Amino acid sequence: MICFFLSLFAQVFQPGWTGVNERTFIAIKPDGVQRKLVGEIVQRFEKKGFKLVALKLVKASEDLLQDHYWDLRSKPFFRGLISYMSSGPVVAMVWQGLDVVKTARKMLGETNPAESLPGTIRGDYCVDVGRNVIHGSDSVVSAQKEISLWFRQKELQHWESSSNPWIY
Ligand code: D4T
Repeated sequence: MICFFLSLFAQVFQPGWTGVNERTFIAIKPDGVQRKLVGEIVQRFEKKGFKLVALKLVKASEDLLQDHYWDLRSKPFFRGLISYMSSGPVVAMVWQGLDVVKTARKMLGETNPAESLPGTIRGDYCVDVGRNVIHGSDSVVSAQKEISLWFRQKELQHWESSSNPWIY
């Protein structure tokens, strides 16, 4: 048990995940995949200037989703959320860049699409809170936890983006 917490602590607080190296976990939910929004969404993050660190198409297990949404386990919509999220493949991604966690949440819009401004992903592409097409980590600490839940360390790519000097 102690080992588990030490390893989690080491992963969450590993150095280098700040400033331009900040990372966030983004998932295009099963409705986003079904509705062919993957290319559009990836393009928004690329064009913004963020760097893609990892990407995979996965059918998430109920165990993974229960860990991911652990904080919501007592909500009335929890069972429906797990069943929707496990109903088809999800595009799991890690994006990196300055203030990427906060900026990505702005790009996504509000949880309820009706409160999301046009120009945001949820504002442009969905209407129902239960089918809101995309997830984004809500803090740096959540991002680090979610990235370690969805990805193995070796799946995170280290590469130099040639456009870096034009972005920073
Ligand atoms: P996720 O985690 O999917 O990016 O959503 P948010 O961070 O924006 O919002 P959340 O954690 O509060 O909700 C998680 C997930 O549950 C769905 N949901 C939410 C729902 O089906 N009914 C509801 O009433 C709420 C509040 C949508 C997102």
